[in-house]
Amino acid sequence: MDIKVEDRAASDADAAAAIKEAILNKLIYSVGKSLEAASSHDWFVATAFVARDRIVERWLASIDEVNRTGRKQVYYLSVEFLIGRLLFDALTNMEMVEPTRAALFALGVDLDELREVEPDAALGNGGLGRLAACFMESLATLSIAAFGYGIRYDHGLFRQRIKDGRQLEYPEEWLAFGNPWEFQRPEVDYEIGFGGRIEAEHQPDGTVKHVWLPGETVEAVAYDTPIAGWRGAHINTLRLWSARAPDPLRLDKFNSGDHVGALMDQVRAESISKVLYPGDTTPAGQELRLRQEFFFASASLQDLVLRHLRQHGGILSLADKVAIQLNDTHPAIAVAELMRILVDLHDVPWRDAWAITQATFGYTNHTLLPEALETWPVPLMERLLPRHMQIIYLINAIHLDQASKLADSTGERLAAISLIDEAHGRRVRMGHLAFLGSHKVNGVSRLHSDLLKVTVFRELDAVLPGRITNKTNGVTFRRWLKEANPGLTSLLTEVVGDRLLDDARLLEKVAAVAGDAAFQERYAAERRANKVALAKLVRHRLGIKIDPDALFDVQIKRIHEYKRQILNILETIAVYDMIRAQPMRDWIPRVKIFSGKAAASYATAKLIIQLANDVAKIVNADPTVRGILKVVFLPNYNVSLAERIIPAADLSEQISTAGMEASGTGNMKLALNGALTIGTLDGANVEIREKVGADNIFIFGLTAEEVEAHRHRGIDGSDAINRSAKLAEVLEAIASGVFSPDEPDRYRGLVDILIHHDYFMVTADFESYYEAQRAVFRRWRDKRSWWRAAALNTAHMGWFSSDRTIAEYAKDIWDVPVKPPGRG
Ligand code: GL9
Repeated sequence: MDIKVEDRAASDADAAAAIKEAILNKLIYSVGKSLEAASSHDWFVATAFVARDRIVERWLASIDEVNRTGRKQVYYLSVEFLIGRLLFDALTNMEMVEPTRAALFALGVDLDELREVEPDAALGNGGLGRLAACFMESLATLSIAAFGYGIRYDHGLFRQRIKDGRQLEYPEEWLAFGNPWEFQRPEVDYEIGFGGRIEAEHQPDGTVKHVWLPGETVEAVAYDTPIAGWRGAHINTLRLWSARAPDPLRLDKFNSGDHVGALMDQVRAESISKVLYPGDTTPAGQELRLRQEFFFASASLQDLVLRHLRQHGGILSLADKVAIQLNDTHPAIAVAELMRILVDLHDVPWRDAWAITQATFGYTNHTLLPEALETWPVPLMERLLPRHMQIIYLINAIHLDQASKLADSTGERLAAISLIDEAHGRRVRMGHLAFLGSHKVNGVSRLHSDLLKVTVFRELDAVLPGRITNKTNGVTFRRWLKEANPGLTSLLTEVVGDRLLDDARLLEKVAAVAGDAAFQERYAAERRANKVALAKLVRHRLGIKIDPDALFDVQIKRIHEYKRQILNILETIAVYDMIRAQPMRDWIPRVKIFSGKAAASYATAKLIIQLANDVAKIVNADPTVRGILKVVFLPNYNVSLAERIIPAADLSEQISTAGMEASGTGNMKLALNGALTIGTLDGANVEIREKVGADNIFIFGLTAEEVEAHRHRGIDGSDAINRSAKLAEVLEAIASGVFSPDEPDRYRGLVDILIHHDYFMVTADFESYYEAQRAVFRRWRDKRSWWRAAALNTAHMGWFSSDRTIAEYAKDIWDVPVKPPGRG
């Protein structure tokens, strides 16, 4: 039935009036402030509470429905959830943005200002954590009954400041003003054991029962945040655990005058959920990390087993009603913990317990980098988790026994598939444990999944064939299209209809108008508005003036050698040299935009940040350049900053050494918003090229296979440097201190690495990258062709919606039904 236009206007006005009333109520009775005294933050909290109320109504209904139907639940275990701000997620998915804007306007408050005061929940490092956040949104959107389980860190990822070009790390304080989205559940708390000993009790039937008597316990307390799916159809829970001591204050000690000692247990326990990714360069740091992992894995399993028992009575049906996804190896200890719960606590025979465990777990691998594949020293495991270590040994013994009976079994193969790495001082391989304990193991792009089978899991794949599958990553279009780029989204909605965010594949319809001059003009106008806004932000934060009509060439991601920000910097310098050589040519104005954090202990990455800043300083101040080239390093990259940069990007830098970036997800967000990609055939770039078409992406460089072959021949960069006068000149300039006149040798070490030990193939790929950049310029000069390519990128990126990814997990790994969102 059609709703008349006047009726809709009337109902919008009613909605706004109701929201206005509600916000005023919250401001007064929940925040405790008058209109006159309220700060922006107070208004934000009041508005958040109103949105939360709407969500909670549906949340309780969702929980009730799941309990009533007893349908299978998905549990996503992740040590990171990089959720960012939630106000616009909540308003968007509850379809409240416009009435809320109107309601606040009537109160003299600007919604966009409130948006900016919300702290950015940075409970993750980068792509892996952000993926978990996108997945939570898509799980709810597809009405899958799901919980996210993680850790409620008091301090998220550090705040980055740049001083004299250098990265400085400061603690992040997202909870300083409270968190209006969460509900503390003090009654939901579990004991988590560490250390102690095991008692073996001989049973009358001849079996032995093992009882773990931990030497230390901490408590895990739940904090719940409701996550609304698109159009509010279904609401799930993100349950984050916070650590407490069972005995918060030793009153005896306190009264005897030891005021600090009385609090020691509490401090020690709470350190578990104190910070995201504590430094793990020391043994104490490593131990804390393992404690974090077991803490949240154990709490989550205890919680979901209890829920299962309440709903379904017996433990034996667990795999029919529960699917647990391990987001990387961080929660892999859950495999041993579930075995302990089944065997030790519920008397399930080992074989049955193992079958249940394997049927319940799935494991996602997110990286091939050896340093990121976790292993724990056996002595540490034995001390901290003695019963789990026994269980791991038993899993391993059975596994090796079975494998040794295979026809082509060799000692070498057995060593490679063992849960214990004997070559590096006896360590437990957590990736192997996750692999064995799961019925499916997936990589995050087609290339990555293929590489898993020939690299880290080659031998396991030979022994247990068919377990590895692919689930190419995706991103939620509600946040990364609609919330980040509302202008472009309305234009696209005009073309494809208002079911765009229900079914991202509808974007294909944009292809039909991609060549249309009028459409291109409007598309370009949206981009320009976003670039003007970003230019304003850059001006405001850095005092640098950039031209919105210049090409915005963007590389935003963690700083890492394999991501090769340095390749981008080398090309920047080459262009700088050219401009100085021929200043009067008709250069295309370009702004190089960098943003990203380096791990606090990663010296080379920090030096790369400094180089980018040093180059920016020299280039931006050089009068011969006359603003044709500008270099900008935006500090403190986070989700909110990404939301500002992505819609304003013309060119997306996805230039990792082929074979090293598991997927990338920023590549998807940028291409969706119409940035053209310059990139290697790495991660999901391969699939992006297939979808958008080879003509609409700039691919360069060695392939993963070629990188492998090249490394085999040696990683000296001299040959490549000798063949490229440009590259030689650029490296010479950096090494001799052109960009660091205050300390001429600052970058000599960095350049030496490129010359003699170029593991990341920067020198080998330089010329090819440089040429690809020239192709970008030729295309940019032909504006019709550029905007057609941009629109085609948007049109063909629908497949990269995390709704598609989650639907695949649901079908192939979790065996749960999905219900696509519909109209209200
Ligand atoms: C990562 C990969 O490096 C990315 O390529 C991938 O897109 C994401 C999500 O699958 O996972 N693996 C990983 O350890 N990180 C990733 O981003 N690192 C961080 O999150 C810091």
